[in-house]
Amino acid sequence: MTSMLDPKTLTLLVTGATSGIGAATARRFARAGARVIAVGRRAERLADLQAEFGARVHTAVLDTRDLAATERLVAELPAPFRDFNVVFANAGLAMGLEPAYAAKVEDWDTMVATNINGMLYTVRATLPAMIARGEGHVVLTGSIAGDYAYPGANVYGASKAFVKQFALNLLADVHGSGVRVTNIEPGLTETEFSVVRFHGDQGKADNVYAGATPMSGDDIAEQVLFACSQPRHVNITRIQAMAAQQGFGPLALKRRPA
Ligand code: NDP
Ligand code: 8X3
Repeated sequence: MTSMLDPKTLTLLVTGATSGIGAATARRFARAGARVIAVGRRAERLADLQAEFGARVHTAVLDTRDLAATERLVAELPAPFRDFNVVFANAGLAMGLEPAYAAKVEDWDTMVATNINGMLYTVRATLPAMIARGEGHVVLTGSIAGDYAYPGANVYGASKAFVKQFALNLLADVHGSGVRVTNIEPGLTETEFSVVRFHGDQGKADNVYAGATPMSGDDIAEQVLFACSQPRHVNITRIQAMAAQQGFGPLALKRRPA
């Protein structure tokens, strides 16, 4: 039997490290002995991570929608962090829950720019170095919303379907290179996700989780570490996890009035 990889051999670059799944993953990896490059826009949250883990963590303020800034960040990484071998392109968001005919186009633009373009820029800026080293792992954050439709998910769900297909196509491109690709596809997970979706309305966000036990960022971080710790000959292609209380609705049929 081959043994799992020692997390101390991992250097993780994670976007969206200021909150939720990304923050939990940064902490989980750092606690396990990995080096962590933690990326996000809120500097004060990054400073907390830095204070907690010291030299094990390198932080960088970045808007992932800015390709040039992403490339600069990668080019300027200090020595111990330069040889990152896991990139978790996780930064993303949902904005709004209105049906497509009433949704705000600015919200759509923000989701496409972040969940699609930002994710692509993170991968494009980091992948060549891992290919050149013959070792690496790209982990993306998809969602069950990339597989299953629900009212109001329109562009959000479509952006995660993009992530799912990009992960598969990426796997085809890196085949045989020593770089692995995993799409993490969570369902209901309590983070700042719903506060962001409802533009800061905490009451509406709380309603999403009322009476339920959602997954936590820590639950998802455990799945990311599991995928990244597999022996090098194993590629976990996707992990889809739902809250145990979550389920599917039936197909809908709108009947004519009697
Ligand atoms: P949070 O809102 O808690 O975290 C989102 C993170 O993304 C924050 O750290 C935020 O940091 C970062 N982010 C957003 N926009 C940008 C940007 N332009 N540049 C850099 N960073 C950005 O939500 P989650 O942790 O839940 O979300 C993480 C990922 O998980 C997302 O891709 C989301 O779609 C996905 N997901 C979430 C699920 C859930 O139920 N919570 C389920 C399935 C998938 P900052 O604002 O500081 O930049
Ligand atoms: C987040 C999960 O079900 O709220 O991607 O869309 S869901």
